[in-house]
Amino acid sequence: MPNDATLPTAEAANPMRRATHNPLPRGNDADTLALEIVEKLTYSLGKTTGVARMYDWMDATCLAVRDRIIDHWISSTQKVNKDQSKRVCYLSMEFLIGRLLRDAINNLGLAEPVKQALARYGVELDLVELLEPDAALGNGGLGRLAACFMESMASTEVPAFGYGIRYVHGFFRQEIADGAQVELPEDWLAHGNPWEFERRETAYEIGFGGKVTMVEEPGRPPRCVWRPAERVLAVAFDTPIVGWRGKHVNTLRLWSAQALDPILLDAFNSGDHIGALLESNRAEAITRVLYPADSHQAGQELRLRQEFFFSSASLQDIVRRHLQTYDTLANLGDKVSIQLNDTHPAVSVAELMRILVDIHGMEWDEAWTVTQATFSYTNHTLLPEALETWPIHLFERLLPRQMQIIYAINADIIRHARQDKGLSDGEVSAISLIDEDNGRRVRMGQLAFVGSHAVNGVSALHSDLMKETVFHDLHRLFPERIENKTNGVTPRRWLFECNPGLCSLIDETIGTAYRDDLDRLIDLDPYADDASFRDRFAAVKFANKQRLAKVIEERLATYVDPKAIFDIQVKRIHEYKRQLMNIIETVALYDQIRSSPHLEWTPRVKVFAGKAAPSYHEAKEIIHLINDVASVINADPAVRNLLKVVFIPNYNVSLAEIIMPAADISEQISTAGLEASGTGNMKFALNGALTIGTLDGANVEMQDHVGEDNMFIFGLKADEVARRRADGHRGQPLIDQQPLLRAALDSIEGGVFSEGEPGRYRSLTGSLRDRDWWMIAADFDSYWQTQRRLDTLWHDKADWNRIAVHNTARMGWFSSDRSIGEYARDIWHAGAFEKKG
Ligand code: 26W
Repeated sequence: MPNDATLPTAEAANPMRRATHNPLPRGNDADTLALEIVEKLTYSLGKTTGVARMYDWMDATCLAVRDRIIDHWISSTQKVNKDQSKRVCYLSMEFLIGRLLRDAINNLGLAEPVKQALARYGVELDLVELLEPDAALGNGGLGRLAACFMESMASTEVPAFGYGIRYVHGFFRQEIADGAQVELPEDWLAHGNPWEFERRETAYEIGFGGKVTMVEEPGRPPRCVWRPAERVLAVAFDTPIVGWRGKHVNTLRLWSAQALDPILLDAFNSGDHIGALLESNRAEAITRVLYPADSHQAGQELRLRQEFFFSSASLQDIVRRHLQTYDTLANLGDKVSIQLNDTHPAVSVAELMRILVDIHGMEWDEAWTVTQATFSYTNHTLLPEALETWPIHLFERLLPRQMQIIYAINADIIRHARQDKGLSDGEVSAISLIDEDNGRRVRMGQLAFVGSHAVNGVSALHSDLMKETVFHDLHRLFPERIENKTNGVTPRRWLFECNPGLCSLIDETIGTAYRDDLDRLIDLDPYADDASFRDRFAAVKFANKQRLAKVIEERLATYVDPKAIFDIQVKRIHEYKRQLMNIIETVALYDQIRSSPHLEWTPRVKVFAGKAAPSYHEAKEIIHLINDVASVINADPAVRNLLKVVFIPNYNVSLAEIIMPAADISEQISTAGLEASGTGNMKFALNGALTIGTLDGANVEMQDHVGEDNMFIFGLKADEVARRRADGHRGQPLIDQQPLLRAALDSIEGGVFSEGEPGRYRSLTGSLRDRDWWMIAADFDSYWQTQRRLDTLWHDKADWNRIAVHNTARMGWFSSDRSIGEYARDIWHAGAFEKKG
């Protein structure tokens, strides 16, 4: 087996080598960097400056920058080892990290010298950066949050490992053909990956299927032994994550699946060339593709295999490392905190119990105490269709021992509920780990909850709703367990790197203290009343809009005027996020402009971007409708550029970095109670956009921070939505009362945007007339009115810009450094909050 973890390291073989790392003396000036980049080009890539292609320059630049990260990486690791510091292990099925070069250069303070170094060879850093593929190992908010958290843990010096899956194909590439979404494979590894280190020696066997037997050995209590029918290897690939100012470097460890035997040689030699590779293909399939599912449970067997694969590999790694330093696992919870990013790694609760009890012979009760002390769990959605459950028969077949353990945990919980808390049968079935009503399924949310000492939601509203809805009964049983940790975003990527123009202005105005402590942005607040500052702030926004307009022109061959309002909604396409309401409002506005062309209309560009899950029919129809509406409006001379609609294909992290700084209006218009937090809302406001939104997710806390006058809130509140739904709300009566909405729906249904096929959108509009589950008919009027308030405000540039400045100045609290600080203090007791001794 390709595993030399058992062989002694050079250091162990020769104690003289136990030296602390002495980094080579390395200049960070342009001269030195130029020399090193060319050295990488020559000796690592085998190219001369004369024949190097842009990709070679990109690789060489990454490698030269990487050397500097490695120096910090080794010293960070050595310090954490020496201090025996507590480590956070962030288990996540997704890490949507995007490009890493700019992040690395910026966090190491190398932007200028690298730029100059490349310029000596006539190479532009900006162009080099564009060649790096986006690491799109995630779907949306949950994956991007994991990436922001990794960066913040490094920046705030919390020793951490991110654990996930090295998907060969990340999130699909989206193209639009005849208005409809087309999904194409993504191939981020096609040119290799300069950031990762394959650790062949760090490999673990992961089992599936098979049998559990009781083994009795003389002198030992009987124990269960799981003999899997199938085994695959998980191999580690490490990427260093460097924090702000290069202070600390953590590791993102992604697992790749390999067969134990890469080829069945006998089969091959007997002529079965395909069969010889079957086992290897089957193993590698586990980490081949990311499931393009967000807020919809992806219930296939391969998904459960992925979840167990990375959970088990990560736990084996954590336990092995712990035992290298300590001779016991009893103190695991004191030295390691494992954060479960949603329920995708929740099977870890059962797997850690198996490792502790079956392999290390720990008593059940002690193992349970250790398990709970080690785990904590974050919930990211309340949508019933997104809550993970697995059919018992599938679970049992794939993970027989883990299933037994889940039954045993369940028995303990139920006993506690009945005996100590006096719960009734109905209440007990609500907390059970097994859902008996829907063909017997394992509830991963309940498993994660009971196996953790802390459970959190991602905004104040969401955490409260968790207590009232999904975890209502478990919350009564364990009233201390649920807490709130409102999300945040890393200001390095979402302000410093994506908006250098704004940062230069802020530096000149209030100095650079905010770069180390985002709360200091508040020093900018008084400048909202300074007319000349506002003009400069607006000039930066205008330049960012020109940049986006250029991208739109290049990709869509559509001209948009940067002097118009840029009104932007970018995020996954989902009914609850209500892109449909936005496009219907656009149609209503179009009708109005056409029927009263001589009124003074405010020019607007409606920008949309986002991917729909391939199996989510309604979401794909919404994309199609947006594109259909765009073609009609953009081609109609009657609207005279007063209104433009664009759908930018293939939304990803890099596109977001261009879009966020260019927005005048940020659309955060989900049906209240359904968006757990949102993080796009924070990125937009930080970059000076005005938010139009509902009181949902973190919008509520944003309003607390930026002030009611600086946010444009409309619509039903979460409790009102719940009440209406319970009262059998219907759309049609409300539509009848709203002529604008009625006319807009009539024109969509009349085929104005789908010539020759008037029925194309009948099911979308029909559901609005019917039960209007997402409250579009209910919220339409207040949405429309609020948009018109923004139109009016646009004409008073002083007022608009004053509000925009207040938004940027007051968003400091939404730094993910603050979120991570709260996790470290309240849940992990790590980093600055570690309890030593
Ligand atoms: C199993 C399929 C699946 C995959 C992903 C179901 C659910 C998910 C995620 C929980 C969906 C998600 O990304 N949730 C988002 O998490 C963000 C970070 O906390 C929040 O800001 C968003 O509001 C929430 O929708």
